[in-house]
Amino acid sequence: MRVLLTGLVALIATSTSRGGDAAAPLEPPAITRPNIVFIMSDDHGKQAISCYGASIAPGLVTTPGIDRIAREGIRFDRASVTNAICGPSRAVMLTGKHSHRNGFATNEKSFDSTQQTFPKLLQAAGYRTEVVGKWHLGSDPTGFDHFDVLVGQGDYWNPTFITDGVRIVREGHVTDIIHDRAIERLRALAKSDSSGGVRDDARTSQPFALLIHHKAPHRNWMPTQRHLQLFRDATITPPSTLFDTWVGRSRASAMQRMQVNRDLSWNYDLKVSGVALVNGDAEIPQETWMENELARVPLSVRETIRAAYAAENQALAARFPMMTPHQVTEWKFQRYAKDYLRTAQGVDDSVAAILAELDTLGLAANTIVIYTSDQGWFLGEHGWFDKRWMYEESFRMPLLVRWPNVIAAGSVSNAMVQNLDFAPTFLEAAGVTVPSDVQGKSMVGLLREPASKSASFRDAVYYRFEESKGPHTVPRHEGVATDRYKLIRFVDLVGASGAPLLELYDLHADPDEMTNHSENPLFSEVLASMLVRLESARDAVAAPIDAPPTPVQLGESAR
Ligand code: SGN
Ligand code: CA
Repeated sequence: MRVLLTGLVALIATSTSRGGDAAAPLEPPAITRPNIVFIMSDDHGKQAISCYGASIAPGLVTTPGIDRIAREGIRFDRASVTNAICGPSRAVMLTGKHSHRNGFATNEKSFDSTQQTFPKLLQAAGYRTEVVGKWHLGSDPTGFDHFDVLVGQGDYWNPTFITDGVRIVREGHVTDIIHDRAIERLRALAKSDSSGGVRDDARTSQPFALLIHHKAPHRNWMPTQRHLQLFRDATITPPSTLFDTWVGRSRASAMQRMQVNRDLSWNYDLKVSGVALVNGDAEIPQETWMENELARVPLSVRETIRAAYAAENQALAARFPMMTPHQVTEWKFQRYAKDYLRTAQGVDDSVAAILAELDTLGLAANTIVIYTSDQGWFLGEHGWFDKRWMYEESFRMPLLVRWPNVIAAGSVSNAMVQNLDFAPTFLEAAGVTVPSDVQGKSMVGLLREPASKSASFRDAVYYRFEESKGPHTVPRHEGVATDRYKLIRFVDLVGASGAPLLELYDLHADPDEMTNHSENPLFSEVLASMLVRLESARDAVAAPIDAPPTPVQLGESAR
């Protein structure tokens, strides 16, 4: 493993003379390499993070933990994923390779854990590597000295973990459990940390990489007990596109099943239980959230949860016969958004406490701290929840990085970085040569000089979503985005003229992506150049071109 002298990896020669004792052996040089604390949540959109403006509820939602990373480090405003879905995004991060290269393109797959990953490369270079929290890659983690991960998606309450291969059920709320485990591991790792310059045994020259993967705020948004009352009396202003009918877009939008008004379930998602919702002669059937999810909740907590929703549920039942569909959607949005934000607040508490712990342990100065999410999220925009699309809300991920003495505090960058870039960044920071088959690009230079390096970091990004048969029925698509334009091609769908179904957006003029210009003659030149870009972006990452689409009916549904 070649150790790069990048200036970040400071070679501290301790070969000072020993008071004239010429016979004393010189100590070998100690290398101070940074620790890495990588905190990732599941489905946390920038709209719900206050350093990004928390557009869902400005002034109401505050995320002081995450904001602290931005304040003391850098905030990326145009970070994106290559594939907005959980397992695939994680596989991209671990390998620095697109889904078609690492083999994990949909959640249904199992990650080939024999392949090269950044934890394995760091481990081989002497890092101590650990992961705590959601994994969701099918196969068990490899390349870690210690792993403590949720089984599958993981449960909110009393979740089952696999700890170094052994299954164990832990009592409590998943966010707090993951947090407590992370703190415990941090303390254990700190005991033998070298960043203070102390080198008293062989282990102290080993920095660590600790990956902390929260499950929250993933569906079905079950907050901790202490967050159940948060936002209770507030009204969250819905996004302006909550009642979008997608008239300005292609028919692909109508094919999904992720509508706040139709696809959130009353009971499992919205926690409406124990009341009858009667509309005319019909009673809305409810499934069994209480039975299935509350069954996992410790008895001591169950009644608190029921009670937190009871009064609002009863008020809803009383109003329900008089409510218009519009009002029902607004009610659903409030309940959904509040539970999402409450659940996300638990993650922010954890981030704040992890930062405080790094201070206490004296590790802050030589530790890179990252906060991100496996992709973004729709908080009612276009009428939706969930992710998957290349549209801004799910395509963009939050990304904040703190690295004292390297990143100037309060930096902001518009660079088109992607989750693909984590692996090479961590490797370069650790002084490990980035293997040539890694497709991402190291952000280290960019982190040092964001002002001069952001614009040139990348001029276009390639995206590819493959899971059309999964939940929410979003059709397969690929696309390319530049600073200004985005072109999406739905690979299984044909447009009116028999050509591939395309969408083209002008992100400067239309940041909400309401108007598809792919058939607008005024945009024919833009379209032509974006089609060329799509081809070159696809070629650059050696992605396959799918056969020209044949008409398939993927259960189109009108709203
Ligand atoms: C589950 C969720 C979906 C979600 C997928 C993928 N349904 O199927 O809403 O899109 O996971 O999520 S649920 O009823 O089980 O909550 S991902 O984070 O793993 O990609
Ligand atoms: Ca996710």
